[in-house]
Amino acid sequence: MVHPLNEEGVDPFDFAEKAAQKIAEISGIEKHDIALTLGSGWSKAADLIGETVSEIPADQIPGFHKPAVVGHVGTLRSVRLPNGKHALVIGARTHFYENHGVRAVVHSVRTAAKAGVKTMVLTNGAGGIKPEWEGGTAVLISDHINLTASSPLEGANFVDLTDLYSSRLRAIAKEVDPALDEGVYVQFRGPHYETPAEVQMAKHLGGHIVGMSTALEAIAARESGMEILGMSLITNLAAGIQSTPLSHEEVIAAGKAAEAKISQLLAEIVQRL
Ligand code: 8IG
Repeated sequence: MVHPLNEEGVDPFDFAEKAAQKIAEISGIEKHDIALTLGSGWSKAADLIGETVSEIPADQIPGFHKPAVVGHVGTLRSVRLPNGKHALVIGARTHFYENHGVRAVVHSVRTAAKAGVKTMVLTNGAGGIKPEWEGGTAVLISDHINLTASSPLEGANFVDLTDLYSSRLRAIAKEVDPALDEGVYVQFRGPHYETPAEVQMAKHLGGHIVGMSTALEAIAARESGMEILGMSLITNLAAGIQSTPLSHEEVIAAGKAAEAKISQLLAEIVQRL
């Protein structure tokens, strides 16, 4: 089945506009200020950041669908923050490895932009390359290396990616938790985890975090003019850095164990954005 965004004649920005209108219609909130994509381990933040105005199943919004992965939520929420701002919480991420195409991967980000969002918070669960990061550590993304061999941009659209993960927003996060470390996120296609040799490659290229999301979304967010904060929950050390094999169950368990703490951290950061 062809994903609706890939049908002939579809403009992905018009489609995002339709999705944003539907969100406004259902939630009654005309404009959102901040959006958060909550990856594995981060979903509790949706309850902590403010008062939920509306929770919408993903399949009611054009271009969105229920998640492929156990441990992802499958809804969009409109949340009113204590400071009166409105956050759009995206609990339905489409991964590149699902093979719906890159338009589907960045649709939520483009929808957020059309909903009025100026600050995009992208979170994920990921593997760590720095051995001092224990499972359950939250880290800031300082930059990325995109190893998907793809881009969400179409045509000769030469978008600058300097300071993609805003140093201003990272400084705000460090005000909340001065111990927050940061690193370069390397997006692999997945869905298999890396071989130990690929993890060594990522390390030698200057990477510190390995994952299967976020980089393509960040590029689209920059294209749409949003300021980006990226955070990873290190649920496991990357293959070969940890001596035991990786398992999705273990990753979910590490996420659950860290969820309360990192969600509280994210809620405090969001309050200051
Ligand atoms: I959670 O070790 C999680 N997601 N690519 N590698 C990649 N993605 C991940 C990993 C990991 N852990």
